[in-house]
Amino acid sequence: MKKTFLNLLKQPITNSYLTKIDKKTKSKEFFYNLQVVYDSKTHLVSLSKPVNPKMQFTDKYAHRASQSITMLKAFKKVSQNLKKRFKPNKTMEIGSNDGVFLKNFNKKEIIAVEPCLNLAMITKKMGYLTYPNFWTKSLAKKIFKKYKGIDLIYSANTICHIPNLKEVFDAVSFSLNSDGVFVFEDPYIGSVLKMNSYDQFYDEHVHLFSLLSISKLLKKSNLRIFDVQLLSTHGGSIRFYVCKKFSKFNCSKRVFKLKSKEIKFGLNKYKTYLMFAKRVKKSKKDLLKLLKNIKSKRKKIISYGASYKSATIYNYCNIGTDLIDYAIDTTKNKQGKFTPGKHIPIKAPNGGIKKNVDYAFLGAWNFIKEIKKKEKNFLRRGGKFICHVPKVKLIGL
Ligand code: DWN
Repeated sequence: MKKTFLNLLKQPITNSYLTKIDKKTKSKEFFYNLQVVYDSKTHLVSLSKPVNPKMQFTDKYAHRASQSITMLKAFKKVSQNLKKRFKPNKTMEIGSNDGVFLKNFNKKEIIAVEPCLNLAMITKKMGYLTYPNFWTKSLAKKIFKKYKGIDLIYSANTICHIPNLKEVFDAVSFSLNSDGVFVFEDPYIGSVLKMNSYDQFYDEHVHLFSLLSISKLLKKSNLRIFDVQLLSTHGGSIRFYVCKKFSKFNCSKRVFKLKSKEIKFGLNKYKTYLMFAKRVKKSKKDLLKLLKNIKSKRKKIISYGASYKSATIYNYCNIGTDLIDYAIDTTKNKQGKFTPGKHIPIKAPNGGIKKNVDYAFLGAWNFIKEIKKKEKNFLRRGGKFICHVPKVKLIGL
């Protein structure tokens, strides 16, 4: 049974950065109600009504995974580890974005699946065979005809974007060799509850996974988890190592340990999620109080990173240009545009935070270490970051 625990109000599609904000463009902007549910049967946390993926993963997809040094390093490390541990001959990536993972592989060893046409074009130009499609059973059949079974399927920050998980897992099960491995990682619901990072809920994050929920769902597709890892990336992610039901892999102790930890933490109880929802309401109140207080002193606040996540905060808390002057972002195709819903202008950082800025809200709080290193001068002159996780606070030198 699915029960709603969180209402994040009217939200736009996070990838819909506006090129202008005249009356016509504003009237065409699409909004939906962002409500989050807990399924007591599967323990899965999902959006109550996912948006149509064709409206999200278009040929104008803005996010580029290669924008942060942290992620470049993380993808290099995981590709090296996977090659060493599983020695795959044939690898496939689902959701290859701008090739941040692919580029660690020889062009003949890996194929890619990426539904956003503009991104698929990037990796095609790099020389990687890329299917510009959504991951479905019919695509899996098409690929199987040509390549037969796959040894390793990898996916980062993609599986949680797909509404129909049964179809995803069935297609994986169909494509894998008998001892093939499916490794995927996505933001972890345990970290979201701990960090109060409610901004991990937006149209693209249709589900937030736990070990408890994914173990249950995989069974229906004759798959099982044999290893698991908690990661620090994106403010707390979970990496699952999955194989076919009768494959050679023994289940690692880490799986049993994390399962009992999740039960102790209450990830299988509706009450846990209701308590989280209360903390979210308080976070909104605290953030608005802090921003309004700073603004009353005539100080300048900007946003650091026009992330998809930050759209949830701005729209839920009703934060617009009255509080935040503009956002800076290194992603070229976001620059010169406006954030979805609240229409905050996005600028290029051009060498970092400007001297007349007093505070920078961390829209990309998940890269705080990298950002603090880059913005030493801002901190040295007394500038402060505003962060909403785990509690609303100021961060200085
Ligand atoms: O799953 C998803 C994640 C992985 O990426 C997608 N659904 C969409 C996207 O979400 P996001 O925008 O919340 O992700 P990031 O990677 O946390 O976004 C950070 C933003 O900040 C990027 O636009 C790049 C920007 N940035 C910057 O301007 N300066 C980042 C760093 C590290 C910087 O120094």
